[in-house]
Amino acid sequence: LGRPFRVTGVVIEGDKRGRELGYPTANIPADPGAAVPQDGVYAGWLTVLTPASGAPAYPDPLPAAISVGSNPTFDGVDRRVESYVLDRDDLELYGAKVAIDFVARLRGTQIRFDTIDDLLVQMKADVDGARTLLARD
Ligand code: FMN
Repeated sequence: LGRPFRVTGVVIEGDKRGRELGYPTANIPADPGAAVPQDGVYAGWLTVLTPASGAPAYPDPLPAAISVGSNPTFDGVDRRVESYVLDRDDLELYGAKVAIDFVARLRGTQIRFDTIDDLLVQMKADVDGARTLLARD
């Protein structure tokens, strides 16, 4: 393409677990028939194309760690694209139309972890990886 691969969609409510875990995520469903990168974890940028009504505008692309998959640790079924915007738990994104630009793959699969602590250790490593990668982007 010569530029990052982009997926767009409207942010829906997830299982509201992310905030408790310390990593709130903006979820967009993977439409059947749409091209979405394979399951895994990626570094990339989230851009708010149209804010939800009443929500602030976020004009700049925001650095993110992006998970694609069904969250096997929690026996999830639906495949989604979930973005954790680095160091931002103040964002109001439900109902916003967003674009996700995939820059690099950090790992090629989602893992079914035995404990939530194990998931959190891996998520921290992913976030650190995304931060390093995007800082030199
Ligand atoms: N879920 C998994 O089951 N396995 C994973 O390997 C995994 N890796 C993730 C990596 C990152 C960087 C992020 C942001 C999420 C990852 N997840 C993974 C998804 C989390 O399980 C999910 O974000 C959390 O359960 C919150 O879901 P919710 O937004 O529906 O509340």
